[in-house]
Amino acid sequence: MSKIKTLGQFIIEKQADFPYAKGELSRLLRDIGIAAKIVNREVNKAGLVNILGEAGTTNVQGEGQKLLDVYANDQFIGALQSGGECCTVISEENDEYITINSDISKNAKYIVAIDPLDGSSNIDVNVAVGTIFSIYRRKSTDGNATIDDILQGGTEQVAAGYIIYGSSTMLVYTTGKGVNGFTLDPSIGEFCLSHPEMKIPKDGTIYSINEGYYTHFPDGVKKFIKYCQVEDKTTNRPYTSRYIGSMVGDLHRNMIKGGIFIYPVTAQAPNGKLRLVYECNPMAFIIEQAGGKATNGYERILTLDVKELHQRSAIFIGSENMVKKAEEMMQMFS
Ligand code: AHM
Ligand code: MG
Repeated sequence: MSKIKTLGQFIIEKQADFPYAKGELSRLLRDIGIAAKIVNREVNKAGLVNILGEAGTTNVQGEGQKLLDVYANDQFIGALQSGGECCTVISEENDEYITINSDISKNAKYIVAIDPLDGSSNIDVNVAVGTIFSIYRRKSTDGNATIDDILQGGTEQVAAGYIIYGSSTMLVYTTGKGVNGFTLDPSIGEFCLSHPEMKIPKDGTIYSINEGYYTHFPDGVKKFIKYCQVEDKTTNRPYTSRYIGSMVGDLHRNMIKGGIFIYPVTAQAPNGKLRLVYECNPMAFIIEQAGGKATNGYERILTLDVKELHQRSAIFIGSENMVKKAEEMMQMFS
């Protein structure tokens, strides 16, 4: 018998963890997996077709959108619309939330937040990009989901995951019972379980931050960077600096090897750059489930108040002891 376990088989097996589950979340995860394969196909041939370059539109933050951002956004929203398990989609690429008003979605109870193509400035240069998703259960029971259903805190996430379109394509997700990773086998077109029960090392030797902004960082961050650079054999310092500018890629590496990823507040981005709902909360859920830690320098990311769809946050995320050290410095010096 083949030892391969596909994402579909795994999801069905895991449904038993939720005795009252009716299979809706499983179907939703399956729909996301299908959209991921379609986006993967396009990302892989990005250099071949006339899909590279600017779409000529800007998203809600005024940032230019690449054609593939738009394509990925359409694919994920389309898959969620036709799947029937999702009543509302919120996307980093859309100003407002999207209510799905189809017959099959009438009683759908899930809300999905997505960053359809994160790190998209890397597409033109063939560097890894990713998709981040997060799933909430709506609170109201009938009618369209309202903004109160949508603005839920990070601890309310039912599931979260990311897809990394890298040297191989992987889908990594959690439903709050550990983290599992699946690699896409292009020969059979299936995500196959390759990284069961992923754990991030408690200590690490990699720090990932855009040091180009050094002068604009808070003092606590500057002190932490210096701490990483100082020679000390007992703690394996100096640490290695690795930053590709693709949160999914940077965090995926650090999850496997042990490390910290930081995007702090800066003079130009006084609330941080990354979005709480689409990037910080899902990644914090995954990393905590893998045994790591995620804070904004002072407070746990998952308990931050969510007030707006496109709210930003600083983030310090990764190996527990590294994040604790950075937090200590933030509290001491900033
Ligand atoms: P995006 O969602 O517009 O692609 O931006 C998010 C990305 C992250 O993946 C990455 O960590 C960060 O922006 C890089 O920003 P910077 O270039 O300022 O270092
Ligand atoms: Mg993003």
